[in-house]
Amino acid sequence: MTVCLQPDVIFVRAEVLSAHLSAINPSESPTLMSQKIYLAGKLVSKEQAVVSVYDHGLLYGDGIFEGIRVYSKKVFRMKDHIDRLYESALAIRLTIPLTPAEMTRALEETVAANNIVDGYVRLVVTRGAGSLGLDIRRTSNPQVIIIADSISLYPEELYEKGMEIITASTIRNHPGAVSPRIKSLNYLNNILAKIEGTDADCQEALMLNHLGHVAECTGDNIFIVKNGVLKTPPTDAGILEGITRNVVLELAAAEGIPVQETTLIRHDIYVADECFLTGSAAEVIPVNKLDGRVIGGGSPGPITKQLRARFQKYVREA
Ligand code: PXG
Repeated sequence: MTVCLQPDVIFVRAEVLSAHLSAINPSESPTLMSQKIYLAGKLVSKEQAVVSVYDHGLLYGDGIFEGIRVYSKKVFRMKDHIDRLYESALAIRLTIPLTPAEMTRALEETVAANNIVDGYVRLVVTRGAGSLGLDIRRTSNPQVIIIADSISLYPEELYEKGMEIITASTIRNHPGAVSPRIKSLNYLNNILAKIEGTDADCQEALMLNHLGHVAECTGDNIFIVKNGVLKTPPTDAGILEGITRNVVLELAAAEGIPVQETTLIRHDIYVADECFLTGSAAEVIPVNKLDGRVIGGGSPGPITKQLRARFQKYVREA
């Protein structure tokens, strides 16, 4: 984290936010010189993209975000992401200083300014700078930050062979606390679960809800196939209503695959014929093992392959 001390103001660079993406694959990041970040209504260089260290987004994780794919220069499911962002804002009583139409334009401009053909956009809205206290009435200037970058989350091999996951002991946010439907800047819960996964040499970890039912993974929704039926937990299982999840549900219905949004327990996954995860970053990725139990035949099943292929085709056409 780069912190610059100036006579009367302290800034922290928005680079902190983009570092996450660069860490995913530094070699694919646009060069420092050319990257333009949208901040406070302007496209500025990465070096100029600074926000106050008094911003409650930094101090308390008080803000919201979206992670969005760009395919063939087009922002994928733009309206769905914008709608979810404004719903998250409503839920945390954050007034975004742009209308949805202005936000849409800002996203498009940032993608174009960075010459992104296929990439990833991180859209962040913070509560803005305030006092060293929780009171939102003492904050001002919510910050809108848009970072357009590239992304490559998992090695291709995992898409071909399937990925192994474990169940984390850290549960998904209790719905009586921060709703899992809110895509908030406070991801510590999921980060703790992700650490459990990486400690076990797994790239993802399954999170249960407070009832012990399957919720989702740390950054992906989960699906299984059992006897030809595609199943995924309903939103009331305490999950983020993933945009990729919804696209996959639509594509499955269009392919004539029976679909059920239904309560699942770990046992359902152990004995499933197929399992896969969905997310803007991961897209559709097969899972071949959970907690050391081999799922189905141990390699991506036919419905997973069909939906992955259908998804890849769809994102190019949409
Ligand atoms: N569940 C959770 C908890 C998520 O954070 C998804 C599901 C998938 O939703 P979409 O709308 O993308 O289909 C997400 C979103 C990462 C990363 O680095 C992933 C997300 C968010 C932030 C970072 O893998 N996934």
